[in-house]
Amino acid sequence: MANILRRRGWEIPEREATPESVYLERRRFLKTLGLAGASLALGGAFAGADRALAAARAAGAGAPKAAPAAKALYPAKRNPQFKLDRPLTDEKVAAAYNNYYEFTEQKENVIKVVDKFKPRPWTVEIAGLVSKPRTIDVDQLIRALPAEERLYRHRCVEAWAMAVPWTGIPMRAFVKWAQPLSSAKYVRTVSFLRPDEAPNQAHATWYKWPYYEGLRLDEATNELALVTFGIYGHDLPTQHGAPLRIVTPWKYGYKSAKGIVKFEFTDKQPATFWHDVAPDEYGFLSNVNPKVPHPRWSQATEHMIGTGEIRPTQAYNGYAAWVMEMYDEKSRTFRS
Ligand SMILES: Nc1nc2c(c(=O)[nH]1)N[C@H]1C(S)=C(S)[C@@H](COP(=O)(O)O)O[C@H]1N2
Ligand SMILES: [Mo]
Repeated sequence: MANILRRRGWEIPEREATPESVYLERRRFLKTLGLAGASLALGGAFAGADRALAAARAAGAGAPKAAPAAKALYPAKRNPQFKLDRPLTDEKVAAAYNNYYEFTEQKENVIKVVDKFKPRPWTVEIAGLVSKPRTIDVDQLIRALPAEERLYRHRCVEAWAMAVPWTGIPMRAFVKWAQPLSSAKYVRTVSFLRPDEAPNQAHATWYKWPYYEGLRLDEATNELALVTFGIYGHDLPTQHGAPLRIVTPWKYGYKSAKGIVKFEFTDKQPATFWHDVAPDEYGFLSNVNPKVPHPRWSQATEHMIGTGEIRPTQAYNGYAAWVMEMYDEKSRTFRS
């Protein structure tokens, strides 16, 4: 490890600065002019994404009918250390191409079968090895800790990718707030079980619902992990995991559990949904790794949804500087 230069995202030399920094600069500039969020005919590679985000914000596209109380949460202050190397995915594209097996296995159709789902009222249970197990209303939880906006890449194990602005609470702060005992080594998440509202939970009975996932506590308290309640500057719509999900951008998408009702702190590595479905194909760590192919396809490249652009997959999805110190050689080389 000694020879690994730990370089943070905000320390990249100027020549490596991405077009994203141009985007952020312009956003700041427009803000001073009072134009931020306006749909302007701007030139350049990022005009499309800019316009998409601005128009989406103006129209509330894809946004659930937010409870009036939710409004004060947006826009959350953007954390500038997380920069993108590609344009943001169009909001409408991201909202109409989802993995959410509780609803349907067809990504294009999730958006069409979410109508019955009621993301509120909603409670979240904090359980297991914590000093005080409790159940809390999701909106109380969201307001208990400072939130921020982060632009992250997302890489599905199926080799599609997107880049979106999430709003959430750094998971490190959430874990601290949850007060795990020193014996806790993992945090396990459990998602909802509502076959009346999520059709595939009623239909696909061969799966072990509800969806369950987990992280090591060092991963959960890494700077990148985000307890997420918003996207594109508004509450998550159901298909993106309302009202609360995890986002772990250095891991394949299935680690980013949606529709969470419970966080359970444990001292044993928790079983995980996809590993139990196909142990040879999906590990516990599931860090993005271009060198380790899925048994049925290569992970060397990925395609951006919406544009179809093909890009080389990056180790840890481009987040190695934040996370690689947590992993040993074996976990970097094998499907784990
Ligand atoms: N509860 C639950 N969470 C889930 C999934 C799921 O089927 N159920 N799919 C995962 C997968 S495979 C991916 S790629 C992402 C997709 O998130 P998105 O639809 O918001 O893009 O959600 C993850 N979280
Ligand atoms: Mo995925």
